[in-house]
Amino acid sequence: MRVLYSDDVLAHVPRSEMKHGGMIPARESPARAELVRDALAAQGSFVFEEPSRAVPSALARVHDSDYLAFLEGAWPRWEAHIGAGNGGETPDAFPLIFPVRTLEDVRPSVIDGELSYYAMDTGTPLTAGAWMASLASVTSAAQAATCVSGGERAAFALTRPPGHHAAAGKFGGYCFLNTAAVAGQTLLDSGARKVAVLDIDYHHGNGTQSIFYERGDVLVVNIHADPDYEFPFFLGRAGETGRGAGEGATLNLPLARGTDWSGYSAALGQACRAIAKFGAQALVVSWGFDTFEGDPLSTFQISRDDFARMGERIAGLDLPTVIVLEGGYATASLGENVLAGLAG
Ligand code: Q9C
Ligand code: ZN
Repeated sequence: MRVLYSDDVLAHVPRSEMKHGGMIPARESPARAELVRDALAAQGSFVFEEPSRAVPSALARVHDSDYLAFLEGAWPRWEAHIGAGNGGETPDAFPLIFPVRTLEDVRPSVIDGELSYYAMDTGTPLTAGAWMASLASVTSAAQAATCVSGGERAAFALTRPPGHHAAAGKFGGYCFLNTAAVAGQTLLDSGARKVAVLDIDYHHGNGTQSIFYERGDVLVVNIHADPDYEFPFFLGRAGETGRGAGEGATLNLPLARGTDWSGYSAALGQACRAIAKFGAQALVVSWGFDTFEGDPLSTFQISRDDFARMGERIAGLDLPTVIVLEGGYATASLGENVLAGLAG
């Protein structure tokens, strides 16, 4: 299997994130990608390819142009804003306020206001390398899609930061650019009439769902922790089924706290049947390994062997498949878990 990977994904180095009112070391780290890279390289049968630096054309079809311009320029503007009279290192950028429903929907032009306008949460440090790493990730995702459109059975985009919480114009949940959506759009632009996205991260992929919510050419299926008890709280319920031309092209399978393979396997069966029935010509898998029994963010009880079973079930769909890496924060186990999943 081909692996699209660039060292540029290591450029995003968040320092800390909030937990229970205090700060802890950021869970979404460059070490995640390094350990996956090293585990796959040691196995020997994966073919590594570095993506070219050409910005994928699908990026502008997935994200708003004002959001892309903001992300590209955010760090230098934050540094200029914060750095005056500050001799030390520039701290990571976070929003100060959210444009909630009781406020006016305006777009500020100072960096603090813009961070607040474009952020979805307080949990996603924007760093000096966030744009570079995110751009390398969507470039890898698009090129994995190009490989698969060209006849390869499957390709893996070794991406970070993850992408599935990023909406057309919002960052959050550790995500800035939506890799799965860019892969899906690239498959469509390369000739597929219908594409399915299967999101098997522990968290609901709110960004991917919202990007394709009104489109009938992309089926988005999520298996995830019920938003009644888990992030992102405001999307991912079973009653969300799509809108307009997209009615019926969204499927949410929220699961209870503590779900193990028996419960997960039933949902995966339902997801696979929906994908087959939709008639997708290609598949994007948003694969988060934070369903793992040892993951610090997860309540699910999925084992390494279960990841191999998931891989087998997905391969059984017999579709050209792009796999992008989403979450997974049991960092020491991540390389072996990804290897097990891809082997399946
Ligand atoms: N202190 C992905 O897995 N924040 N994103 C949790 C816990 C939300 C995870 C904060 C986690 C988002 C791609
Ligand atoms: Zn997740």
